[in-house]
Amino acid sequence: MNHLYVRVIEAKGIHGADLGGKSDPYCILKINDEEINKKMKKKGFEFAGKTSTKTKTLHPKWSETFILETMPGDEETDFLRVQLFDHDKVSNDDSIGMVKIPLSTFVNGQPHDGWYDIKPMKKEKAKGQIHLLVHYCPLGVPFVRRDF
Ligand SMILES: [Ca+2]
Repeated sequence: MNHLYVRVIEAKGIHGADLGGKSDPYCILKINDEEINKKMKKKGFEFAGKTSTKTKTLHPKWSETFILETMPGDEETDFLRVQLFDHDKVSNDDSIGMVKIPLSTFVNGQPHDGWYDIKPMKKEKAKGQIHLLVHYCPLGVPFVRRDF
């Protein structure tokens, strides 16, 4: 299988979902959608990651790294999805947007360091940008950046 290294660095200008105008943001990382994840999980692939939750901020800094697994040959159709949520103690967490990036963006073997616009997944309020460092490592290509 191939590896997608994703460092979730930070976000800025995100939607404030709580009274007082702030959020308690965390991110869920996935390859593709829920259904495909479930199917692939049965085959032993790891498809999802979750960052820690930062409290009362619109500019969370995570610097957390995840290694997601993808099927060789699926780079043309698969995508990386990073969804942001506002954690709530007394109710369900609210989605505050997502980024969805085709894996074909990353297949040149170089680390990609960039800011991505946060878009609504359905009709929720979403704004701001998220800073990701992504390195796609096809089978047989060693990962050499130890500082990643
Ligand atoms: Ca909250």
